[in-house]
Amino acid sequence: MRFLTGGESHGPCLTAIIDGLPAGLPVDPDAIDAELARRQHGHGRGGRMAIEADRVRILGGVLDGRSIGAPVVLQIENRDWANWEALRSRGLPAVTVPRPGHADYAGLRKYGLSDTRPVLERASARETAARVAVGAIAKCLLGEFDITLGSLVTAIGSIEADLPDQPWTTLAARADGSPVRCPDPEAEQRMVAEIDAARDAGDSLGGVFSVTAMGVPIGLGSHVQWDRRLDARLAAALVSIPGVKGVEIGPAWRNAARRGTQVHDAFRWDESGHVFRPTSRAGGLEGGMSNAEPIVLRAAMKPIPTTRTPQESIDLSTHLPARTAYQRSDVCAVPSAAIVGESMVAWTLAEALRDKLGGDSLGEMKAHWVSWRQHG
Ligand code: EPS
Repeated sequence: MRFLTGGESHGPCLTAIIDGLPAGLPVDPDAIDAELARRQHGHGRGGRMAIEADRVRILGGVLDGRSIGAPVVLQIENRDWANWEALRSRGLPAVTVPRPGHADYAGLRKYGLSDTRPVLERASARETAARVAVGAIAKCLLGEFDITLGSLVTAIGSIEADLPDQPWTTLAARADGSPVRCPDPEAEQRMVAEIDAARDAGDSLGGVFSVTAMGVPIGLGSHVQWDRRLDARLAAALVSIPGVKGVEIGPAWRNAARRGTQVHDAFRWDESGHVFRPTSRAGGLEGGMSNAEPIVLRAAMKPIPTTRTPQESIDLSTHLPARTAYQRSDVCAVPSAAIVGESMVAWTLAEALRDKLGGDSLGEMKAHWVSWRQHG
């Protein structure tokens, strides 16, 4: 299974094509739109979110509400396109001052350009709307096998959450009702204030979000080859999100500071003869495979490079020192990135499940699932 996205931030639309989705999967556009709406929320987003109200159009691969095994073609309109068409018709000036931390400079040099606009149009995190639509379909597939996902924000800037000792599903549900996706009410207030302070200062903020997957069966991924390791695939999926610069599997940094006997999760038999793990410090991944425990991942996002306060740069057209310009941006997009993180993790797990079960239809996947659970 694979997917590609296309489209620019201020072009007519974003698109995605999913290839390899099994036939017979119920695909509900309302469920996709609900995920798109989750990505649009969050304290700290900029003016663009007031313009867009993302909705998916399914243009192929789904008939009468079910996938048919053909490529699934998705489209999300950019409402802002009409405004930009008007601006473009009057002639947009070239942007020749690259923003530090952005794709602007490397993209311009790589593609032999004299204007950063073509780079920033595609590098924009607007593209992640298409990934969330894809992730929503991956979640539909995972849901057929009782695999569910949730996300929450654990830090914004220097404000860290102190997570209540509650089940992950409760925390993730509470995060859904928080303007910063944080289930610690005290930290939530301080995060909102921190975002407001950064906005007032013309600055931006990064942070840390966490994604958990529940119900993942043992044995997705493999230890036998580097690119089949599920931990590696999940880390790559998260780092592919714009602004994400670090990934942690379970409490990896804390584990690194401890001795082995304090870290590794013991095996025990329960009363009915099943194996269980009294602790879950491996983050649900051992030897590049899922180990039947919840998969717990964290990702660190850098502050957004576009800031109202100018940053030191250069003008590539005059060869003089220059300060960055500002039109519009988010102050903090960590709550939205958490939803994109859920989507990328969902996609990666759906891919790994397809690798494990094979089949061309959902019925075939389910038959393989039943026989694997009986004999595996
Ligand atoms: C983004 C810049 C802003 C963000 C955008 C990501 O867009 P604009 O320049 O149009 O105001 O709002 O995010 C989205 C549009 C989105 O849908 O997430 C950037 O430079 O990455």
